[in-house]
Amino acid sequence: MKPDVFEAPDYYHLDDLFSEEHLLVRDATRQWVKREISPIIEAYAQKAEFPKQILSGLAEIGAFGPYIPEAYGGAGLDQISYGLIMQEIERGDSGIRSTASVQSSLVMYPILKYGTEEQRQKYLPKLAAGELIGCFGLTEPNHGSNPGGMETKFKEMDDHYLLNGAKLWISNSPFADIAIVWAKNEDGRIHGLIVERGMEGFSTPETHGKWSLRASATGELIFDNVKVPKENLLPGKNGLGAPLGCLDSARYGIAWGAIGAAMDCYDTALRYAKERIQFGKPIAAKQLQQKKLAEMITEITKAQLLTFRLGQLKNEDRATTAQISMAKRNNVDMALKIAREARQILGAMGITGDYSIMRHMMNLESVVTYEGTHDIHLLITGADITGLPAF
Ligand code: TGC
Ligand code: FAD
Repeated sequence: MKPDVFEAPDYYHLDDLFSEEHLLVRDATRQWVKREISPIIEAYAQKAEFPKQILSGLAEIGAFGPYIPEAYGGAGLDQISYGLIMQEIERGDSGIRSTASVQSSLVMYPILKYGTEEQRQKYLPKLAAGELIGCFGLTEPNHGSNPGGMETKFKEMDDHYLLNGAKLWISNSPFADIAIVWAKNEDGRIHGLIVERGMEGFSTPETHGKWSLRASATGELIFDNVKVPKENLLPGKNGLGAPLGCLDSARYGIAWGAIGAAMDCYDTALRYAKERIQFGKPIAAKQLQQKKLAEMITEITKAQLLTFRLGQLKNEDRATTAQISMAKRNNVDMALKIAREARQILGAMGITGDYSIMRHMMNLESVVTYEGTHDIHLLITGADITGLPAF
């Protein structure tokens, strides 16, 4: 892979709107990605392996629980800093951002919001330090976009719950120490349970053969009469709204992350177009290539502004589910289209691992599907503006 010479586009001087802390956090993450991710990521994606050695580095830069209070080991940052960290990590690779967003928003967030004080003290500091890695089990073989139909269930016994069922497509499951598992009780009500590796009857087989997010480990969660201690139930919230509340936080991070992937594709394509000579001139001098590049920077700039405003609303606790859906949907679609166009600008070189574009493009095919598909987010907007759910 070529040396990482990334320079971030900032066409509307968004940097003027960030605080000193935002810029410090962003620049530190950017340097870390250049140093620790860029030199190794292509090799790990090619061999379809997650680079586990980076976990302690992710913890050190505050990527595990950026907005979790310092009292629980988090970085205590605001939502815009959280977003900027996700942007910079996904600039390196969506799979690495996946690990950070699952740990922060789908594991630490539910423990913080719905857990007991004992659960917070027991798990959050270790999750923030990367000593424990978590995963989030909502999707099932028969229930993806419609998690309310889930079949995984638990039964109350004398001193424990008995858990049975299966989850599929779970990021980090093959090596996670704990899983936040969403399951129905005997009354059909959804609750969250903390399931720990080593509990009898709990296994996590890896899913192989992915052409997307190859540097992220994905797998199943299988529960065969697993005895879960009663103190592992998250008591603070139940019903489908509990897992969906976590998704709001993760989808917000993805909206920022997708901008990172798009910026990397644009920056690579712009540099290549200025250097590549055909018909006696750089291809950047040709109108067709300028159209592609001009449309890319326009879309990136629009996404940056949309997402910055969403960050302000999130800081004020005013961002709605539908506003977050709009940004996730728009930004991932924007990034995927930019990756495809950028790949064309590089011609044949674009399909090689010498450049990051093809890897981003393949990764984004998962990002456009997970955390609510492109279609589901459009339907969330449709339901919000009409009051008529069309799911
Ligand atoms: P619906 O009737 O609309 O809602 C059920 C209850 O939930 C409430 N609610 C929410 N609460 C908090 N936050 C939200 N975002 C919420 N959305 C809905 C709602 O008010 C209601 O509450 P109540 O008290 O009235 O019961 O539910 P529905 O069954 O019609 O489904 C709606 C739909 C389709 C939008 C929802 O099911 C959905 O979002 N589906 C997509 C599933 C999804 O996103 N799965 C993601 C799995 S995790 C993942 O992909 C991780 S990848 C991570 C990585 O690697 O980075
Ligand atoms: P389906 O729900 O079967 O949808 C198939 C198609 O039908 C889609 O195009 C969809 O938009 C469309 N569709 C569905 N319903 C409607 C409707 N009502 N109207 C119109 N069209 C509709 N899940 C987790 O719980 N935890 C994880 O950590 C996790 N990580 C993932 C990692 C990867 C790499 C991937 C690919 C997925 C991951 N997921 C995870 C699962 C992900 O959230 C689901 O794939 C996603 O929610 C969609 O579910 P599905 O794949 O079953 O598709």
